[in-house]
Amino acid sequence: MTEKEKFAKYGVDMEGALKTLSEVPISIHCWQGDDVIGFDGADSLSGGIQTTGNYPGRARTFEELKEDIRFAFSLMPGKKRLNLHASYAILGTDKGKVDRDGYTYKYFEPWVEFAKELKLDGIDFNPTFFGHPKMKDGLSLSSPDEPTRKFWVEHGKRSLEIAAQLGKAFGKPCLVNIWIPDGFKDVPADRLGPRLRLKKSLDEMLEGYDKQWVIPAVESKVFGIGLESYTVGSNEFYQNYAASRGICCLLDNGHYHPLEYVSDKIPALLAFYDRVALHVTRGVRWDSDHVVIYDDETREIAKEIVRNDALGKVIIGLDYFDASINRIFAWVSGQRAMQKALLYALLLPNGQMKRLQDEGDFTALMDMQERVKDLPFGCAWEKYLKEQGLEEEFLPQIKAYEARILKERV
Ligand code: RNT
Ligand code: ZN
Repeated sequence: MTEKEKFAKYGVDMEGALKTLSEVPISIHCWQGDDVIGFDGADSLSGGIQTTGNYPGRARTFEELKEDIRFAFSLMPGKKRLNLHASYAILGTDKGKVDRDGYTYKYFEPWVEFAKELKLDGIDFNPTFFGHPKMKDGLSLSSPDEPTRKFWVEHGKRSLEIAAQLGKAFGKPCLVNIWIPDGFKDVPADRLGPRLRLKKSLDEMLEGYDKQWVIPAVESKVFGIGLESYTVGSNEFYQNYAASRGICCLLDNGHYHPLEYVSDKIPALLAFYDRVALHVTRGVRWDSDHVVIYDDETREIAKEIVRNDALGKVIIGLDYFDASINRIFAWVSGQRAMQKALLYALLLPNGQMKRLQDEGDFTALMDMQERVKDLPFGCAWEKYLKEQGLEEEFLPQIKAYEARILKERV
């Protein structure tokens, strides 16, 4: 029996699955290439997140980052979008003269040109509420200091304006994800005040944003490093905020208690929202940003997207950063793991299994769930890569690039 026939035996159309996969956009974060430093002045990362390791070859300039993205993206199958942070503005001679509350589209036009050259599906955007001297006591949108709070509201507004132009430039809406690190290391005296200020700031920021080209999303977190006791933008806060304001929730699967699963949260939100955004990552102990691998939870997330017919509703983005291994390898390997998980989900007899559940035949369901594990997913993946002009093995190319380009960056 051919692979195709093995899948067909379960009523699964292998060719159809490969085609569907090639059309699912994945938004790829620019920040894996330079340890989330950006170009607008920060020399280290702050805000409860951290990259560990000092693998040689970090991209230090726009040129270097573009070079790495070009190479990394050439090894990634499927449809790609580029996810930018505001801190990656190309300020040119305006550096030092304009701050984040004054950024405009022109500082991102070079990125648009680059994304078009790579034939990307579009650009997504993030205001950067960290790595900046105006974070007062580690707080941005929830700051009790009015000039500080206002500065960050203005930054948010500029970001939404930039995003509208980015959306227009590609003819596809731009996801704007709002994540702030605001929180406290130790027991706070007031847990409500900062949340009320955050709510007010978000309302001010979102006033009059371009509904056609911008999809605003809010990303919650359980805690950050050095911010262990309290996070202003918690899950309950943002879910209620998003629901009451008609915007989107972004679920980062590194941002919950280890026994809470984003794969289970996706269908819960799909019952109420038209769209759900994701940061696919891997949480390990305190770190929420290990490189995505082809593991159970990544597959489970993919299954929830596919079997709920939600490929057009769940906006898939990646969010991890590792400086302990070759950064380009990390980028590509994580993106491939997500694609592979989606393919796995597309190749399951989802309809049949749902039917068994609804019929209450849990014996047959377990039997099928166990048997499908042996379907020839690896062969389908190989075929997909071939159709994409790629091979399964890509480490030799990474090593060659490392020797030729990265080693020179000293
Ligand atoms: C941090 C959040 C956030 C960032 C990026 C850089 O915990 O996950 O999404 O990782 O915005
Ligand atoms: Zn995230």
